Amino acid sequence: MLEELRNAVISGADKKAEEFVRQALAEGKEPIFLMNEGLIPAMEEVGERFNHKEYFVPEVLLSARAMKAGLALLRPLLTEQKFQPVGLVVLGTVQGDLHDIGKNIVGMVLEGAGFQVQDLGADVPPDKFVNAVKESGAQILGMSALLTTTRTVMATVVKKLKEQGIRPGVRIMVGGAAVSDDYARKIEADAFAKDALEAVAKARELTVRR
Ligand code: B1M
Repeated sequence: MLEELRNAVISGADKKAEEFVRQALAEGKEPIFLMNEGLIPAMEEVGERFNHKEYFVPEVLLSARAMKAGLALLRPLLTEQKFQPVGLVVLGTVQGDLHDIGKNIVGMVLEGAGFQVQDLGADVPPDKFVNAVKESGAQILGMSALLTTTRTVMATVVKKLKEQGIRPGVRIMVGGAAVSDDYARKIEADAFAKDALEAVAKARELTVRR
């Protein structure tokens, strides 16, 4: 079943991916298991094929669509909130960057861990991040970047938050394939997370440290 789900995503078969997720849930498989062992490794394989020039943008788009079809079924199950929110996270992919699969997963897993998430989407301009933090009073700002050309937008956002005097009141977490621990330190973010589970651990830490 897991193998079939992975293959459906890898081959870009969205209807099949949806069907396999539905079937696995009916058999009692945990949503988090289907995401971590089925959908994410499949998208990683797609990434590898793209890196090795076995896949090109059209194939990757089909896989992304199949991944989203599966995630759409898991989202409500992963984000059921039973408690008061642990904290509010403003989240988005930075301006110029359309990669949103990883950011969406991070958002879902944070919601599943009890955080309230205000998702600004992808291609988010710096001022939109700044205004959302200002207006919502969020404890955490989460930014995602997959391109080395767009990660610099994160630094712009940090600078604008400082200029407007908002920086001390918000903790900043960054992630995405173009970012690292070193880069997070360089732009004076408070944390870097390599995946969604680490994002939850870091978000918890940042909320406590405030
Ligand atoms: Co693009 N792309 N892409 N792409 N794409 C990459 C990122 C690339 C590394 C591929 C490569 O060349 N090897 C490369 C970037 C190179 C670089 O800058 N260093 C690249 C490129 C070049 C491009 C285009 C320029 C290609 C072109 O048009 N010539 C173009 C740019 C478009 C744009 O954004 N302006 C482009 C387009 C696309 C698609 C639209 C086709 C599609 C995106 C679809 C979508 O997201 N809706 C796409 C995809 C899918 C990829 C790869 C293959 C896979 C990304 C992905 O979804 N991974 C990617 C190759 C790769 O990463 N190996 C690639 C699965 C996802 C679960 O992982 O996003 O890393 P990830 O998220 C993880 C962690 O990073 C972390 O947790 C997530 C879950 O575990 N994380 C966070 C992410 N955000 C976080 C935030 C946090 C904390 C953790 O806190 C806030």
